[in-house]
Amino acid sequence: DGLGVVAVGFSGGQPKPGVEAGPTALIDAGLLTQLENDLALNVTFDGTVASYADVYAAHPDDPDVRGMKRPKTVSAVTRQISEQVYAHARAGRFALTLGGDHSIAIGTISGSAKAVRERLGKEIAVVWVDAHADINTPETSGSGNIHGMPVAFLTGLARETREDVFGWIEDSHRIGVSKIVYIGLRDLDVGEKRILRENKVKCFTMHDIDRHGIGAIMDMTLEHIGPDTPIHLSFDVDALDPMWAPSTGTPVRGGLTLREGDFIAECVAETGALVAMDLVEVNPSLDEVGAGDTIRAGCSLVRCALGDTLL
Ligand code: DIR
Ligand code: MN
Ligand code: MN
Ligand code: MN
Repeated sequence: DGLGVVAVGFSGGQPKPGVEAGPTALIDAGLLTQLENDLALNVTFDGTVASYADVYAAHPDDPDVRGMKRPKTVSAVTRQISEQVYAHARAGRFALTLGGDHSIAIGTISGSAKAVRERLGKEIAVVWVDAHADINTPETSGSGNIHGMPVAFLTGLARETREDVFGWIEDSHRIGVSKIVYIGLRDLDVGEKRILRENKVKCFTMHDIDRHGIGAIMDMTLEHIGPDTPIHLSFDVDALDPMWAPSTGTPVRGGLTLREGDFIAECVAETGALVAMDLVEVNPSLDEVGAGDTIRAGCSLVRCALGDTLL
């Protein structure tokens, strides 16, 4: 057991540079030391923040496929991440991935889904905390940015046969749409709303949080997932209101407070069923005044998910 860390300095799933520096910023702020010292976790980390220079070099021009930008680069990077997360999860380690843009969840979730199937014979549930649903297919996407598509590829709503454009994703990597719970949604594309409705995906928007309160939302989230189900938490820092986390590529006002974000992480940790977490979209070069706040918020979310409690 223990904790396996994957540090992903990758920004190719979206157009804004800087998010590749997220993992280093979190680690330099002392995140891993806090986990080792304060939470007594046995941390396995090779000490490298991958920058994927070799992958970029192997695809000097990476032309659009079905409108997707940098498809082969993102496919190769996520395939590598999938194998790393799989190795940690297969060995029984909690897999913590620091991003990087949210396209990397194609790798993290496929890796933990496959490992948990093999280890426990179970399908994982995913709690996706985000202002956005990231469930565009290449055809519904207006931007072509793959960080807006990971959930479509992970559920099989989007598929591609070319091995070097996500054709490496197999059934063992996939999750059912009924196993996803969204929290914090407030900026959906028209096509995404249709996909979410047609597939009856469990969504708790900011409106739902306003109506019921975050406590009831977490009760309903865990009720939907059911007991004894391994959970992968994929946390996009833009779920937090920009008041708390301004340094991110697509900030949307009207989001979660810092405490609501921490509460979500505390509740999934309390189940004892959390097996993996991603923290993504921390971009210290955007809103440099707020970068310290954003990084501190990210560290706090991870500590909470790994079992830090207020008392
Ligand atoms: C938009 C933005 N829905 C897209 N998505 C973002 O490009 O597909 N996701 N920002 O985090
Ligand atoms: Mn996202
Ligand atoms: Mn987002
Ligand atoms: Mn969006």
